[in-house]
Amino acid sequence: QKYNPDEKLDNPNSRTIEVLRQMLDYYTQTADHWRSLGYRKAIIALRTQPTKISTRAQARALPGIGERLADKIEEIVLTNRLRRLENTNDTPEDRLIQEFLGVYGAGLTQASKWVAQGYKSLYDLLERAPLSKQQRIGVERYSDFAQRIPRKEVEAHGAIVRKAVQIEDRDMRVIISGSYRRGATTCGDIDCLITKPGATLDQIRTTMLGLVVPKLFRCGFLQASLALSSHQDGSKWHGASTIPGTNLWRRIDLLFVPDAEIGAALLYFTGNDIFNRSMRLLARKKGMCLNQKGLFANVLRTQQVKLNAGRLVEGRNERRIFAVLGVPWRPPEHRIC
Ligand code: DCP
Ligand code: MG
Ligand code: MN
Repeated sequence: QKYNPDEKLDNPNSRTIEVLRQMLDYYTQTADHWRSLGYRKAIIALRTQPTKISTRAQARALPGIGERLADKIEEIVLTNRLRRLENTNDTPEDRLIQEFLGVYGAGLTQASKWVAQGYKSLYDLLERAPLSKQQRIGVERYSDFAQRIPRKEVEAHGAIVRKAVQIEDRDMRVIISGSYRRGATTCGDIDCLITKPGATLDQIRTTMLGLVVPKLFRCGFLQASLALSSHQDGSKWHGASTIPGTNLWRRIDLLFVPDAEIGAALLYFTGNDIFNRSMRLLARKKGMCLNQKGLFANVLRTQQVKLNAGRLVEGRNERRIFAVLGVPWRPPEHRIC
């Protein structure tokens, strides 16, 4: 199970939140959106409590927490664990799906398909399954990608990218985001946001994909290209990188951001994902829309469906997005659930 290493330690409910987060991870992986939402709400409610919530009655009094979750919270506090968690992946099939879900790019559909097709192990996949080039890398580098990256090494990868970027264009900036920006001591991958004052997405993408990425391949830093997101006009590149002289492949994400969107992109790419969801939900409640391009007002919706994009209120300034939403500024280290 995935655990969250940057969970705040001074929260009186941090252990309960940690267990609930593991359940959330599980239900997110199995695409159980309804249950995921319940766990998200519970985590959000718990993390703002100044005191420890120990009984089901206390839990029941919190917004968004129903009977069943209240029972679970009491159980976690009493036993320091959740029985359900130990039962979630107890059949060999479940365990295999969990293992296959760790292959880069494989979602629940793919993982279940492999199990249904009779593949019994990662080795089995490698030997017998028809894999795409990216899936093959995901299997071959399974244990590399499963390892957490020490903060210092994240910095080293970022520095190599920055140097290569600035040789092409001195005005371009590289900001390491994701869990690194939140201050985590180890990270799951390296998230680099790449921008330039006054530049458009097209200009940044052209420099990156045309010059910088090929150069980083030639010098032996980049090892593989895994995905170029098709949505948002291909602004995200996924790959793998290695510090020269070492053998471990690390997952690296490059996000190309036009100057006008840098505030919203920083907010998005700093996360964490649950914090992002709660900010977006809040924007919706105020009739606005928050995404990685900006905060938009006058968004018309019927039955949850967005009818227009709305008017851009703020995209450039991260702090102003908080201010417009009426949320006190939260430094990245505090943006965890
Ligand atoms: N993000 C999001 N929703 C997702 C995936 C990502 O909002 N479904 C945002 C928030 C994340 C950021 O993108 O913080 C980077 O995504 P990562 O998957 O790299 O997650 P983190 O960097 O937060 O954690 P890790 O240390 O596991 O990489
Ligand atoms: Mg990350
Ligand atoms: Mn990432």
